[in-house]
Amino acid sequence: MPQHLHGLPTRPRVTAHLGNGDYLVEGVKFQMGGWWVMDFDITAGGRTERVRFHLQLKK
Ligand SMILES: [Cu+2]
Repeated sequence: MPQHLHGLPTRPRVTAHLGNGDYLVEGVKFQMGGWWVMDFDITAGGRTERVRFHLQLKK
């Protein structure tokens, strides 16, 4: 949470490859509503790129 300078209380991780480029991420647990930024670092073919999602969770 950029406004609170803290992250999740959990450590999410990819737990399954579902096929067609889809992956299951488990362990995402938001402890409060508000503005969250989620970064996903994706490594393939020796390169790593980051995709960033901005979420606004209602309380
Ligand atoms: Cu917070």
